[in-house]
Amino acid sequence: MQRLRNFLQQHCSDNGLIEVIDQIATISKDIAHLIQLGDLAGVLGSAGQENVQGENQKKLDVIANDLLKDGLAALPSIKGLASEEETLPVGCNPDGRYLVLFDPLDGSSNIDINVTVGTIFSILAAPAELDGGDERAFLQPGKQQLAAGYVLYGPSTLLVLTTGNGVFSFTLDSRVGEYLLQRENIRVDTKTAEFAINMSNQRFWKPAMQNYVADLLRGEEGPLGKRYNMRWVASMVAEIHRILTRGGVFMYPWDSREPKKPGKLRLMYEANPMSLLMEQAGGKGSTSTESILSVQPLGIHDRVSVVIGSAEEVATVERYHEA
Ligand code: AHM
Ligand code: MG
Repeated sequence: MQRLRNFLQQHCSDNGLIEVIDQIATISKDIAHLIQLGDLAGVLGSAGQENVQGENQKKLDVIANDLLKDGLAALPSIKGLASEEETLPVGCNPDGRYLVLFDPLDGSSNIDINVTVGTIFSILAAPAELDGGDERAFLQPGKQQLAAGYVLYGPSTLLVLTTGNGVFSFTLDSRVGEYLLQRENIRVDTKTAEFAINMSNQRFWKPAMQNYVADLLRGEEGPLGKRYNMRWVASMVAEIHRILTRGGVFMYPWDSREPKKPGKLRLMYEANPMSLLMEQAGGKGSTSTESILSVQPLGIHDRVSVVIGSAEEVATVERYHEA
């Protein structure tokens, strides 16, 4: 089976980008190792502080963030970094060509119960005229991503990646410490009968989303004409991976508990990289009214309403929101 580095050398002509992806993969092996050790490494539980999002940080949120920040800042090709766990962007090498944005440990509410978590990353070209610590350098719509991917820390550790030319997945062989190519040119079924949403928020959604989900629940007796199944892991990485494997639609819509925020999930660390992966696999990423990849960010920590998955189902959600 092909090693990640060899694969990248064959599939990507940008050596700098290869180096950045390879470094993320290397750091993720350390994160995977700590997650596997869990309590034995003393890494579970709360860090006793909040991040810029006002969320309680887990010890592993902080550890994974520091590993990524230090490991990536050491690369001469990186000009700046932005993280879900950092208030401000981090300027690195002024001559660097890339910006990396990441959610170091997505789904971290699952870490203490030994359920799947992940690292999500997005790579942009660094504008020559702006400093790597300048937020404006990062404010590029998702369609400008050079590469995006995630590492899923589950029963196996997987790296799923796009450099804009299809989606590929790699499994970490811990016996040799290498990611090995597992699936090539992943495609997502255009239709689905499986959805993922946190149903406990139902009464806070917009009427269009409430109507759509009510029709999903009506199954073959409703206007959608088929029986749906539901899953909710509360780890976006796990949900998106399931959809890349067997189709489906994942939603985290706007809700009225925080009316001024467009949604819970972050545009630049979560929605953009997952939308690029999904679109590269033949699926769609939508806010429910427009393509996520076209949204112009106004700040690095912007949030967005998310509907990602099988193309026809995402189009159906958009139709419910047209009226
Ligand atoms: P996090 O980045 O702080 O872990 O939050 C993002 C996670 C997603 O992985 C998941 O889809 C969602 O939050 C779950 O939210 P909820 O707890 O409301 O179900
Ligand atoms: Mg997250």
